[in-house]
Amino acid sequence: HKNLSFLSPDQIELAKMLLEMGQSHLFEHWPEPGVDDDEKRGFFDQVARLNANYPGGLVSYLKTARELLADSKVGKNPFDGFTPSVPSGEVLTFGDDNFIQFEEAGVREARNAAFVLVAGGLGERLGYNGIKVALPSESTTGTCFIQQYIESILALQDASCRLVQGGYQMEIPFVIMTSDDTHGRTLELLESNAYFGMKSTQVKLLKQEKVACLIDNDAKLAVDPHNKYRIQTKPHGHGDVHSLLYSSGLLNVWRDAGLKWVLFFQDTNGLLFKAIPASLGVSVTKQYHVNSLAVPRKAKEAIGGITKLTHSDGRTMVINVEYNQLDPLLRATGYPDGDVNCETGYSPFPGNINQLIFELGSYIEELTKTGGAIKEFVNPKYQDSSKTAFKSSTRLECMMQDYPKTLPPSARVGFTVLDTWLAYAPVKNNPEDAAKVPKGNPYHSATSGEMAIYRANSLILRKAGVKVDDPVHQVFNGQEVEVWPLITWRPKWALIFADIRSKVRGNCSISQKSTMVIKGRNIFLEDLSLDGALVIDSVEDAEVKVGGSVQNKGWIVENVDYSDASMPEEVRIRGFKINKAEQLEKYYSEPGKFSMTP
Ligand code: UGB
Repeated sequence: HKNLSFLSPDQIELAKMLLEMGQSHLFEHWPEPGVDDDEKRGFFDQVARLNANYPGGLVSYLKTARELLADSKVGKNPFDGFTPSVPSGEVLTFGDDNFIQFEEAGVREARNAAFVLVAGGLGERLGYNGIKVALPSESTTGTCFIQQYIESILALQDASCRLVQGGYQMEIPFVIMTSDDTHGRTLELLESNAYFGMKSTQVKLLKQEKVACLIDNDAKLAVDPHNKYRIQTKPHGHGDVHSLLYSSGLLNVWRDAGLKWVLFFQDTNGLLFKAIPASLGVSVTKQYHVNSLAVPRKAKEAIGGITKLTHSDGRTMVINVEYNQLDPLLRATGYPDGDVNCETGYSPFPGNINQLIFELGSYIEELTKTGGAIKEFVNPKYQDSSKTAFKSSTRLECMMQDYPKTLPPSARVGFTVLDTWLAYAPVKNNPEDAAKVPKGNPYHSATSGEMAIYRANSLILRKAGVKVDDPVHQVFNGQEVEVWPLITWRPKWALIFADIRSKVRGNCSISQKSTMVIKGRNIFLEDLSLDGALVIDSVEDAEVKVGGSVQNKGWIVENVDYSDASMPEEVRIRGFKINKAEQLEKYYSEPGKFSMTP
């Protein structure tokens, strides 16, 4: 009933809506009209944004919040009526005929795909001050995650176009979902590095908005503790990617351009693209509408479990059950021990690595119905067992892998299980937390994420016939890891196993203390015996045969203490640095055929 003449008619409507939705407390401490009018108008600008950015607006947000908060208060099981069981999916073994066929099918189809990276999260668990995609994925070249991703997409694009007869050059679209926390720094990283070789027009950034925070079970909106004319907001989760893609209009553009697949992936998995070609091949071959990539999962590991849920009314769905929900769900449905390892040493439920492949046509059809809205959840931290007051404000959240929850039963929802060593090594945990991970469970730290890359590359070369020495065990930042030879290559050298096999000939061997960095495309290893460090690069039109016995002091992995403030944060969080004592470094800058013997 205050004098609202300083507001526009739209703002007055928003004010009425807030009052009708029980939000009068927001205005309680506002001074009389004429004081702070600009700030007050700023408040309504924010309300207008919150209203516009949520499917159905704030009214819908608050109604859903009340329902979910009421369910949470009475402890309602979100899986009521559902019984979990272990689903069946495609289980791949790296390097066998089946795998090789899927890889080829995947590369062939990649020209019809678009890639979407969700990178709006700050990664609080990692405690790193920068954006996660800027972190080096490994230290031999310092290649950051986003560079690794972009080069992989470009290599896939190139390989796919070459495979198709008369292969015209096309561009695989690449979308990055950012948030206010990451947008500016992501753009800056791309611009200052010339988009790492991708055309800037090929990359699109979509920024997700935060959602309003809630202070009680009535869904009263939280006033920002730093500004009484603002509503406090927090991230809504990676599920926003669907509504953003839908409202951007990109999906229809892609469909009209003949694309068939959308691949979603996360910010810090340096192995990911070793798993993508085969998994896309599975989607194509099995005609999956939804395909989730998965790895064997240790019980209680902090990744979701892919689960088949069967309702008492007959409905079934294959869906990710988040790690904190799987154990209680199992206990409530006849598995008194909950989430435990079976005789294989792993949980029977495959671990979701949140790399999703959707078939574009059915995706558009579904989003046309839902507008991209994803089933949400709320996770309030209560002050006590009365469950009335919260320790801090909460908000609704959503996850991109919950997309299948609204799909009709006819939808083909499958998954692909890959070897962990090949597919999954995220960088999520800070050193202190990683060191506390139960023995045998993965650390998911910067240390393990990098060592996993050397391990995967070593194992892949072994599979191709190279004699690679066994690793040694070392402890960095309190985590014991395998240290394999430090082997890295650019995605354009080899993307799939067939590439590796065509580039490795004769009897090659690599000792444990070795480093091998391959940067050029047409580099062939032939009867190479490596005991030291070798860095080799070439221009596109050079063909280089690398052989003979290379021996030098090499590169040495040295411990760095996490608390050593003289070291950059990127180094401290992995607990080691590389001391480049001696190497053989060759660059072939002219076109032609060359043979490198030391
Ligand atoms: N992200 C966003 O883009 N926006 C957001 O609002 C939040 C996150 P986390 P999480 O693979 O190990 C997921 O925090 O959510 C991006 C799956 O839910 O790293 O704990 C963010 O930038 C889980 O089932 O992971 O767990 C990052 O790229 C399991 O599969 C991505 O979303 C787990 O990942 C994931 O965010 C896993």
